[in-house]
Amino acid sequence: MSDEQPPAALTIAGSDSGGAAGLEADLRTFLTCGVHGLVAVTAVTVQNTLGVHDRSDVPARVVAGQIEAVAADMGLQAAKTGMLASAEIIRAVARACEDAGIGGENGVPFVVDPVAASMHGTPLFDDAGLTALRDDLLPRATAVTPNLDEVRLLTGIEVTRRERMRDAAVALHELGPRHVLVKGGHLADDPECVDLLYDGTTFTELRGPRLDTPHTHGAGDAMASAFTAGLARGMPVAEAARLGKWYVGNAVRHSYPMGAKVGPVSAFWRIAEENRS
Ligand code: PXL
Repeated sequence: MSDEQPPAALTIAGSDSGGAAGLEADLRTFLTCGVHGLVAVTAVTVQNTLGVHDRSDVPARVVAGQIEAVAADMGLQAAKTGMLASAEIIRAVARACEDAGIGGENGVPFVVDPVAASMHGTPLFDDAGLTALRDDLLPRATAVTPNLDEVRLLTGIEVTRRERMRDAAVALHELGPRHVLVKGGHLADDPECVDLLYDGTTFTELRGPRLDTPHTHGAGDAMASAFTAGLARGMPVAEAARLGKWYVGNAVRHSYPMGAKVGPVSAFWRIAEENRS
């Protein structure tokens, strides 16, 4: 046995029965980044590569209870959100995080991944959820990690060229998060995959090649959870964001087909690379 506790991170997220995205992706990423994963489940989706066929939301009281229970006893060094399902759950999460010292001015680092829709385009919260996310949760975030669809929903800004990402980052920063990471992966005409990090003063580009694979399910979750794992390990925000970018690039490079449509990004790329050397 070890006398030393590893760093721990909490994911507040929904379950994907297909095992590609959601809390399943987050826990795998935490594991492969050397971080113990704690969980507050928000919803159970009935899902495969053909779509989200059904779902059951966890009562807001139980979501908040999970956050309170693990924070009170187990200790955590970072937290993230994924699918939050409803305005009621978002407000309960914001309150529980405030009470548990997650996010805000002096709390543990808190990554809000504003997951708005599933891979298949099924909304994962409604308009009231968007308002609650903007008003209650973003002001608590250490970093928010939207893709360009989520940028449009949160700010109304339509980013069609890389240069516009700066305006989007500034508009998002005004909503209260300390850092904004705008992900440029959806700019299909861009030969590179460039994400933009903004801390209210400085813009930092995180560059990566555009990889040619249809199998990208869970990429956003892998990015946000590797970023969170870096924060749990004590990295400064920019270094943790670079870890997220590096991790997801490798996970996409090792993605595989599974099911009839979009397959998952790989969580075993680190193991595969170790076995090769
Ligand atoms: O990738 C975003 C995401 C997060 N959480 C759940 C999901 C998805 C996408 O399908 O199903 C539960």
